[in-house]
Amino acid sequence: MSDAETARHAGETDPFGRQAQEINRERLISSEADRAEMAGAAAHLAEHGYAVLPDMLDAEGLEAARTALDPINEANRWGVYEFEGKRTKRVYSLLSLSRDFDFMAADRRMIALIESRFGESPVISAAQGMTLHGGQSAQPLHRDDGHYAAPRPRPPFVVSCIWALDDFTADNGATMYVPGSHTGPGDTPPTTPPSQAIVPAGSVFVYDGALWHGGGEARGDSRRRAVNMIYCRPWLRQQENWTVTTPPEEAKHLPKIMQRLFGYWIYGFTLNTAFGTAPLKAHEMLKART
Ligand SMILES: O=C(O)CCC(=O)C(=O)O
Repeated sequence: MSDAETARHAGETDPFGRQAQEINRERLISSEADRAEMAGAAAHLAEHGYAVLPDMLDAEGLEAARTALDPINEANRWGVYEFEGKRTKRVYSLLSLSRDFDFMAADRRMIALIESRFGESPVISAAQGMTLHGGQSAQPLHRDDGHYAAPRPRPPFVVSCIWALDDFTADNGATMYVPGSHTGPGDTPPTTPPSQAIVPAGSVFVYDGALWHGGGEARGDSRRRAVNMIYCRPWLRQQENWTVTTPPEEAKHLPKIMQRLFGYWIYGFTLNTAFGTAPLKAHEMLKART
């Protein structure tokens, strides 16, 4: 047996073995070809802290996403806190409310880009609809990886992907961001005036979780619909708790990629285990006991 075969065999038979751990850690969801396709965007993201991916949704995809989001927005409350935005319809845990957004979360190009950035597979940290209406003031600049108290500089922890469902303009709240600020130390926002992500509907504005950014000011009778898919490293606690909103009984019917993004997966060899096995298997064991 070659070294690679031995290692692969070990990966299948001894999950506690060193080789198995290495293999698991290096196993990516995306193909090499997809990562090659996203190499330019990955380099821009690494250097400047953001990348714009145009034409990620065609007219049909855009219409489908809008049609799915509109009734959810309609039934949703306005933001209560300044950060949520009082003229914003923010939909939390979007991937647990509808299956219509799975295709964005699991998009092969996005996964390839994020795996290029992390060097390992991500989980979904948060998935939120963010629809700004005229009268919404600019959001305070912040970092999406601010939850994690590890010192900076540090490796990338989070990548956020804002899918624009309307044209993002200077007047309807296009995301503000400070290019290059993802490498800055400390927790004080930079004083450099922010740029704005003026991008057409169907684009994705991707940014490193350490990039200072915030929703822009929305004026007049504008409406800016967007969905933010936020990914994090698989060994970090996710921002939204998917095991509560998409519990095992539902998750077991989902495609493997969604189970994996929600975090129903073992990382390395024992992180996130239950009864010493994978969470969904443990759930079946639990049911068999009752
Ligand atoms: O709406 C946007 O453009 C950005 C929103 C944002 O950064 C947030 O709510 O964390």
